[in-house]
Amino acid sequence: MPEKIKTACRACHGGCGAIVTVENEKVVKIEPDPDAPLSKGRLCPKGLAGIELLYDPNRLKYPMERVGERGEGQWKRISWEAAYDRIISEIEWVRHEYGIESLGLVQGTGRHHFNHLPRFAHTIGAPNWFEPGTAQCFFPRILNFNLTYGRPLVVDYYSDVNPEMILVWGTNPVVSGADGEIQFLVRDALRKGSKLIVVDPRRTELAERAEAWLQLRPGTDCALAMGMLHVIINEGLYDKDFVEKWVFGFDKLRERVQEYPPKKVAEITWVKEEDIIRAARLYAAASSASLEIGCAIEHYPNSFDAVRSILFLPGLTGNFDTPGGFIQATEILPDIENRLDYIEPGVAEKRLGGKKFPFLSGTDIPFPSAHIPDIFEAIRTEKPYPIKALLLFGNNGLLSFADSNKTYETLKKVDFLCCMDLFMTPTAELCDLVLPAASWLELDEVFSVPYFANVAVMAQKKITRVGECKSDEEVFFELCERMGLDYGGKRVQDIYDEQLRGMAEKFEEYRGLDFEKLCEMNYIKIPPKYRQYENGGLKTPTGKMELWSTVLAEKGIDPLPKFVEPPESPYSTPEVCKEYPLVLLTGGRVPFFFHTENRGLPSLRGQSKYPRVEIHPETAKAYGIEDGDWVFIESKRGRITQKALVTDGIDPRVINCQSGWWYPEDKSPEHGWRESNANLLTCADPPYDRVLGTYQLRALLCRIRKNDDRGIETRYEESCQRDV
Ligand SMILES: Nc1nc2c(c(=O)[nH]1)N[C@H]1C(S)=C(S)[C@@H](COP(=O)(O)OP(=O)(O)OC[C@H]3O[C@@H](n4cnc5c(=O)[nH]c(N)nc54)[C@H](O)[C@@H]3O)O[C@H]1N2
Ligand SMILES: Nc1nc2c(c(=O)[nH]1)N[C@H]1C(S)=C(S)[C@@H](COP(=O)(O)OP(=O)(O)OC[C@H]3O[C@@H](n4cnc5c(=O)[nH]c(N)nc54)[C@H](O)[C@@H]3O)O[C@H]1N2
Ligand code: SF4
Ligand SMILES: [Mo]
Repeated sequence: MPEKIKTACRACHGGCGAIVTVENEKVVKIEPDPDAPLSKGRLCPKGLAGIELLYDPNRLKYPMERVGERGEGQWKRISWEAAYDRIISEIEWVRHEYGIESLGLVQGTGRHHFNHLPRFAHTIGAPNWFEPGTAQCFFPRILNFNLTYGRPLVVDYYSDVNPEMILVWGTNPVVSGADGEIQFLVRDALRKGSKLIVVDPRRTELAERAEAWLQLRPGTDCALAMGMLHVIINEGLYDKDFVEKWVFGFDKLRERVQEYPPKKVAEITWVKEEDIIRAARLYAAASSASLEIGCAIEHYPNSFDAVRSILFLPGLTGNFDTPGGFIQATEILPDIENRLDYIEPGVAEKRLGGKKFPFLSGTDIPFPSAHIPDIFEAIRTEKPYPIKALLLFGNNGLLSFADSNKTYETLKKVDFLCCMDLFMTPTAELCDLVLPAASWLELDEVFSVPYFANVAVMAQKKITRVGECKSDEEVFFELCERMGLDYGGKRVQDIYDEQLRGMAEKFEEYRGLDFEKLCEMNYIKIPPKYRQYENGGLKTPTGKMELWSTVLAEKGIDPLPKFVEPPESPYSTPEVCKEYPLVLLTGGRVPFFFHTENRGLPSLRGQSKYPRVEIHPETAKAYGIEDGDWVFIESKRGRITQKALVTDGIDPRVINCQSGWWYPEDKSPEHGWRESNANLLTCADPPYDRVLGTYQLRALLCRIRKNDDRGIETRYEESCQRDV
């Protein structure tokens, strides 16, 4: 008899409800669950491809140890016992020879094991964990939310009041989500009549539908936001009552925005003065307005201030914690404890980046991670101390860190490299040991999204297992067990029970809830609350919305936002611009891929076979390029090739290439990572963001020319014929 099981899809950061049919121990069907709190009966193509991912013949199924030279592609299968013995002996070697700070632990973007990796690192005493997002993704938002409003905020898609206006800034939520699951709620809101202001250098689907589309020069978001604030403040369009009672530092911001009159901002941003004024007035006039803000503005060294200035807009216009506005998601499920206190005294101070970027890597913040360029520098120069081993869990870093040539040289220098992944990626190929990871249908987790949606708590269930794969959490747990350390309880599920007990402490109605019971309930939905601040103030030091941040001021950091020109741009490096005259974007999510994933899954790859570079028709003509031609894209750091998509939805001075491309159909151990990978063009060198140390993944300079070689297409087409 087929069995139907409800679970949570995690093929991206996750949160859509899926009904999975199992027959004779095989998963045979994945359907959307109409009862799911966020997705309400929808799944995207990545979720629907779950079976393909699960049973892909190229999945890693066993631990594998390198036998030939590094990167030569020679592997032998080993047992988990042998893999654990090797990892533990390498950890102990580092600990005794160099100190545990010489071990680096790496993960990718917020997957199910996001909080587990720091917990594991700290349990074994290691201060240096990191991931390619953090300073480049999400941390600028989280830190600024906390500094300004005391809590992360989300768009209110949950009340009877539909947001009248949504300001979509540096994100494309109908594709990316913000994290996948929100895409359906955005569409529902639009269907119910929400209007849009879109700030994006590209004419996206949402820009097409917008009341106002501000096509700014990449990397100038802070200037644009300050220009809009100039209009809102000088024309008195802000919520005077809210400002008087609940805003701190208004006069100081009023003074700062005088440096950003719309005329000057228009010159910086390439957006017309009248469009800046009109957008600011439109936003302020809406009866309910909110903000979708994404990672594009976190990909250059003005990230902190760009986010900061944009976040002021909903609050100042009276939309903080109001129905249809920008609301505090109900915090319900406590995070897994990251055990910072397990690090030995004196060792936490050694976390790389801590002195320069205390808000990223310091010792008195709740969720510190190491600064990536400092880690790479330590690997290359052994200064201030060496990093000798890296353990990677879900990170194809050769493609996701800035400046892949540098990443490659750096990874090659590490004495011991171990990677846990679903596939033998180009990064895994550089390792000494590779561990097979469980996919989303193969592991248990409690899922909750307090940062992007009003909370839903969901049970993700282990439905089956392929080969000898394990979840990352199980590996952390079992490694600790073998090292005589307690990861928390007798099995991984004990940690989820602990989290759920923490939830019951705050919310009576969940007393007695454990993972097993949550699995029976499937979902817990939390209704939104409004104007929570009226009861005791905001959770900032002044109890108010802080435009002038008291926390920053205390650390001697400028408490107000300031625009800084991207370090490589037509204006900051005109000499580079002579040789590399175009502004380069690398990013812009596509529906079928999650970062570097899914290029080997036939149904998804079939819908987006090649990386596309968007070029304006005038620019294409000037360079003799036609739609569908392959194009070389070069920066000061490297060269890649992608296929031209000629469109007038982009400024003639800007091009947008896709990131995350490698070619699983190339069976050599490089798997084509040097061919189309956008990070061969990006920059990991200083200057960095003043607060969070962000490096430059976008808004760089490049040049293009036609590439007559269509070998990438031929190779892919031949591989499809072989696989039929
Ligand atoms: N399908 C899919 N979904 C994903 C992901 C994925 O890889 N695939 N990744 C997940 C992750 S980790 C993240 S961080 C999010 C990211 O998702 P988003 O935050 O939506 O980020 P992007 O799609 O990279 O870029 C969004 C938009 O910003 C625009 N943009 C580029 N540069 C600038 C700029 O300088 N200023 C402004 N204002 N806009 C700019 C781009 O043109 C693009 O349309 O998506 C998550 N969801
Ligand atoms: N140029 C440029 N660079 C970027 C970006 C950009 O827009 N442009 N975006 C940046 C952003 S916002 C982010 S968040 C990062 C993302 O960077 P990462 O999250 O590191 O993304 P990937 O490099 O795709 O690495 C993820 C790997 O994890 C594997 N995997 C998937 N699920 C699991 C699992 O459960 N366990 C384990 N062990 N492995 C798993 C996948 O197969 C894949 O190989 O990239 C950043 N880099
Ligand atoms: S948006 Fe994310 S969680 Fe939802 S179906 Fe797609 S991959 Fe799964
Ligand atoms: Mo991200």
